[in-house]
Amino acid sequence: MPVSPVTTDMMGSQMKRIVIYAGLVGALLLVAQTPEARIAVNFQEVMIPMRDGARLQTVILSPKNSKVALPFLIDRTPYGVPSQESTGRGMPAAQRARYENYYVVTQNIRGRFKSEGKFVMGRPPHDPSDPKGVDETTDAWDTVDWLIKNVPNNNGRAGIAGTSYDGWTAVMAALDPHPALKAAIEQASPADQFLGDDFHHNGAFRLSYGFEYSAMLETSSTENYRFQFDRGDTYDWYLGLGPLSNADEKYFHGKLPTWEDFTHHPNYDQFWQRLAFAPYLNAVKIPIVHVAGWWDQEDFYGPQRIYEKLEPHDGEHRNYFVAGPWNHGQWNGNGRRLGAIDFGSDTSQYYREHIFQPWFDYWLRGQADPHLAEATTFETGANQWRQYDAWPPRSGVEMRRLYFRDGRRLSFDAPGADGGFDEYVSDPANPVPYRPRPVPPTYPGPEWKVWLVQDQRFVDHRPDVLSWQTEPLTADVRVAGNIAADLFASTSGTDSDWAVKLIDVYPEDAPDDTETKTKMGGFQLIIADEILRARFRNGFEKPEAVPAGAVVQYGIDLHGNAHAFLKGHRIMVQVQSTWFPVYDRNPQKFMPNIFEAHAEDYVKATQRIYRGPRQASAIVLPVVK
Ligand code: PG9
Repeated sequence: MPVSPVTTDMMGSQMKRIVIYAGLVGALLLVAQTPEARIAVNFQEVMIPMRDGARLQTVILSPKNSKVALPFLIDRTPYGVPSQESTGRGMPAAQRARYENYYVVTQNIRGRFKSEGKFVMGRPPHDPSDPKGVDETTDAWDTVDWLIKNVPNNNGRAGIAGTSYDGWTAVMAALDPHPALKAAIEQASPADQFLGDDFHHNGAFRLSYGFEYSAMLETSSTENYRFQFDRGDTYDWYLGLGPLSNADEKYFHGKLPTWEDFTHHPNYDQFWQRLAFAPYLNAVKIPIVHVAGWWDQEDFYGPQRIYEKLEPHDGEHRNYFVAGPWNHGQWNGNGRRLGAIDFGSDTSQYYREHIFQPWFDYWLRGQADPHLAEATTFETGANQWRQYDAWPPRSGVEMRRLYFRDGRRLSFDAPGADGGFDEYVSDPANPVPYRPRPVPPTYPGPEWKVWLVQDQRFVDHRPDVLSWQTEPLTADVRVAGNIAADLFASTSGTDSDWAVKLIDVYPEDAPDDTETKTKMGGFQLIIADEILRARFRNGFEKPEAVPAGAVVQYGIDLHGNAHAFLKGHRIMVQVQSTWFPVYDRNPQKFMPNIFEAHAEDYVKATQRIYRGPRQASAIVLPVVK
């Protein structure tokens, strides 16, 4: 979400912006109740011309009566710009540093709202041999150029920041920045829509998100459309939808370009590779901070991947990483708690006051250097901010394997002769819900934002969800860095999904969370998670059937983390083969394109997880020494 408003949300819809600007978000707005606590701003809407003649709708908010030349803080978005009415009451005083010292600029990207041109979801960079080509990089360049030349009393400097789609446009701007663009902060930018962000994870299609998001952006160019479900429980609705081909047959009729892309590009082909950032991240051209939320339900992979890809090119030390205990966009709102989990302080305010604002104040206004650490991450459990000179940390950490053992135990001791396996039957007709039913639509409700911190006991007892856990810990186990699962598994089918959740199990005597009235004794909190579609185990470009019944080793990246499993807690791992409807159901019978599967192709499969000495399934943890 943009630099200008304060939002707690995952994607900034026009509606959301109106709500936000009207002053209905979080604790900051408590401050904003009285008129004098708000900052008066001038509102100006302009149509900024791009090199190909398309004009983009842009709102510039400037402080009243500023005497000094100011820099620009730009946010480029598909979700809508603030309106005059919404800013008329002024901006939240808690954002004083921003609204008193910057031109806060919000621009709709091509083809959204009043911006001219065509909207293309995640528009890839244009062909460099085409001098007339346009993309989000050239549009950002042209915007900065216009602002510097046309807005009076500016100091010749600009910065760009945003969350999610707007974070992605910030990274695009930084690929070939205008000389006046001096710094960027991307928050939850997607990096790769096939491997790890909104639309797929490791090739597993994010059904409810992909369906609802493409309907939202591509049903109308002038609103953020909400698909109208005729059932209160979307779990039920998506199950009733049946095979994915029914989405077009019954609802979209080939009219949503992004849905068509999903159906025609089921593998990691050139289409997805061109949309991904990896090929373009070859230089750090301006100072940039990458910001991730540990429980980001949309783009957790993106900022980690972008930071990682840029790091080898960072000779001048201008590439930084930050991660906090947040859902998607929570750094813009209140970061004291997420669901029933209390972090002891407002971590979002910390981020804004110690990182976001001083960073831009330094690069754009010549204020004191905040001397950011290479990586600043919040260690959950311990509830402490920590600084590292490398991410993942290179020293002070040892990789330790936590083995799946018999009796549903997890242990740092390797299995001896007590091999064997645990098994379950995965039935696509009865998939594991990803959050407690009824499952409301993804947007706009609050539920989507907290699903990753919901107590996993709601599925723990299911016969198709296996759990293994340690004894209560006798000392804290702190992890910092990248977590992975090393799974030895077989399926009686010829394709399968493997979803792995690393969980912190609270002790029975943990005190209740009084604010949400949640019983915390025995609470199962996801710390890390990921899914892998087995057809892609040897590469994402070419799916391969799984040999039925064969034991196959799967490496699953559970990504970065910083968490303390406290003394008295247990560490648990859960494995399951459906996670619905956030992920589509794998038919469990190999099909070249799952989007073309028929109802009868979806079959039950018997899944086995092995734990013998030579098939020692384990979680690999970066344990702090
Ligand atoms: N996660 C949203 C998104 C980003 C980019 C592409 C598609 C979706 C968002 O919040 O903007």
